[in-house]
Amino acid sequence: MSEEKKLSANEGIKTRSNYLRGTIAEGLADLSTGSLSDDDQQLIKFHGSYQQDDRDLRAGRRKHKLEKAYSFMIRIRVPGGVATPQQWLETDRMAGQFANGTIKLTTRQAFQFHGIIKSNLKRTVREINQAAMDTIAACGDVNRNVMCNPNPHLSSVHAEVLEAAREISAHLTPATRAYHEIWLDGEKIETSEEAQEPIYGKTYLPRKFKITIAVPPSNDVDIFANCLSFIAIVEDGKLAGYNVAVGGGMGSTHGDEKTYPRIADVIAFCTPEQVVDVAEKIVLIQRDFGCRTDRKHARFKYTVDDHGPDWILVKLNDYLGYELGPVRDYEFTDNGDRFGWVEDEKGNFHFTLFVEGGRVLDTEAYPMRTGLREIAAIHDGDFRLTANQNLMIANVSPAKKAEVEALLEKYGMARSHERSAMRLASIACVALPTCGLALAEAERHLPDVVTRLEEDLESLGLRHDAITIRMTGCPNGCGRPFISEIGFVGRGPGRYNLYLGGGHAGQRLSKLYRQDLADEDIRATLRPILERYAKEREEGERFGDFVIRAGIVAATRQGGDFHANIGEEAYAKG
Ligand code: SRM
Ligand code: SF4
Repeated sequence: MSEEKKLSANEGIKTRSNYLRGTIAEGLADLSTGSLSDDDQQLIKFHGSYQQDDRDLRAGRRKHKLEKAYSFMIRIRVPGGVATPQQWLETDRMAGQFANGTIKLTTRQAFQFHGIIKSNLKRTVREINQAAMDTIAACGDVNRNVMCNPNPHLSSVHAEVLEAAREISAHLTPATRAYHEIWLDGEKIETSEEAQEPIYGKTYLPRKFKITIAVPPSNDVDIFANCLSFIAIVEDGKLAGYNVAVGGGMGSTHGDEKTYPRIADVIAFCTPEQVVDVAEKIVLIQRDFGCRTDRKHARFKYTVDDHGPDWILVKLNDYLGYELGPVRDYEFTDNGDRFGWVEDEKGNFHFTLFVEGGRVLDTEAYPMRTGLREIAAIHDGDFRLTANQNLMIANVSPAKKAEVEALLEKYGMARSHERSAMRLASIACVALPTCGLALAEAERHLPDVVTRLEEDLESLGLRHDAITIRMTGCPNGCGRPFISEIGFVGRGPGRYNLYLGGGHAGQRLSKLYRQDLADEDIRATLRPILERYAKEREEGERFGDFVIRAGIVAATRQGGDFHANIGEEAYAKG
């Protein structure tokens, strides 16, 4: 007789929480400590916030027997990544007033604040809502910020896609009144169990859930790393519908081969009218069949692997009550951003600004935050966050372009993209000092690594080759390193696993090339490979494809294959 497995601890926390209320309100009122109770630390994620502590200060505070330097991260949901100039100005103000003076543009087109102390948390969330933004479901076991290509105004198809992203986001936002009660002092209204949370129910999803829409040929939102994605199919200039892709994800754990990143499978085609319904039914399948006993196996990618993509399609058709069509042709060429100015078909202009590591801040040499604030004050279009942590100043009218250009020039942003193509194609997750899970530096360190590599790129004639390079402080994969052509994943201070061979369009997983590589050996390890690439590549051949053709790493076909075919030399100490 098989033994019934115990539900994971978080399932109990959700069940007991009365639809995400827990004791958060009481915890916020208790100013004798900068932290919340353990259960509330889990629940507050559903409200868009994480309790953290400044890890740079840990040792000093421990020495002086002080409580950790607790503060909170807040993630602001920006469906489709579009914010108005007014919202930018408010975000900027709150970053200075309540947070650490920086705005983090995340890899999922959202804003993050760091360093908010508990006594300011409620006020900040309230003011975010007053600026017509919110934080609900930015984190937690629910559907997160729905991403879509950041430039919907280049064609009417993009505009339709942005609308679809917003509809999906609104439809899958938790219905509980807890958010309004706790943060906005909303009235308590008695409702039936069913009405509290009609889609999720009281235990929500087994784990976080992520949805994205892309318009080929650009895969700048990395659809293959998402639980559910829609690939827009354009026929005769019109949106015919979407291919449906399921089961992508990045997170894994060092040394645990049962965990692995996975590329989404493209399983069907749906019409624009069906897209919200399909999103809901996939979420319901994960709600009903996802693993609730082991959080390391609870992401939708494992549900897809446990049952197979064909089973998911059968279940999906069953839940929908109609049959979806067969997959249609599509092609992605890359997953990067296009920098500088672009004019669209309506005569408006868009400027994509390179924001290294997604961190908007002022330094003496580069007062980017101030420059963007001044642009926001005169801007008549909107801002678009890219999934590569960059920022588009979008829909600038011809009348305003010269003014915006002058400000970009004044603050040193006009030529932000005159860097090596590798730097422009870089992503680094937050990591230290705020992320509690970081094993090594990422955002604060990748720029230096790229600077070292740039000397070789220059001498080898590769300065203009957009080789994608990503670094994360741990294998959770927040910067999606397992689908980049060069990926660094932190193992410990100054030590990284080096992965090679991801697809240039984010369509293929990479393979471990060196385990536990010391930071100071990175350049010497990559130099001979870059040299061979410069000499031996075929016309138009991408770095990720080359390292596989040249036999430097084996190709990774799918998640189950991620830990296979790793050469012995990968384990030699770097
Ligand atoms: Fe992430 C956890 C930051 C995108 C996979 N992620 C975290 C936490 C909250 C750490 C924690 O749990 O204590 C990090 C907060 C750090 C900080 O100080 O701010 C964090 N993740 C981020 C951001 C800010 C990275 C960035 O530099 O931009 C991104 C915020 C996105 C957003 O706006 O919603 C971010 N995280 C991602 C992505 C990329 C994506 O979604 O396209 C992934 C990989 C895709 C995926 O989900 O598989 C990702 N984050 C994770 C995981 C691994 C989940 C798993 O399947 O095992 C964790 C850990 C966890 O959930 O237990 C995690
Ligand atoms: Fe933190 Fe790891 Fe995510 Fe980086 S990848 S932000 S270190 S959880």
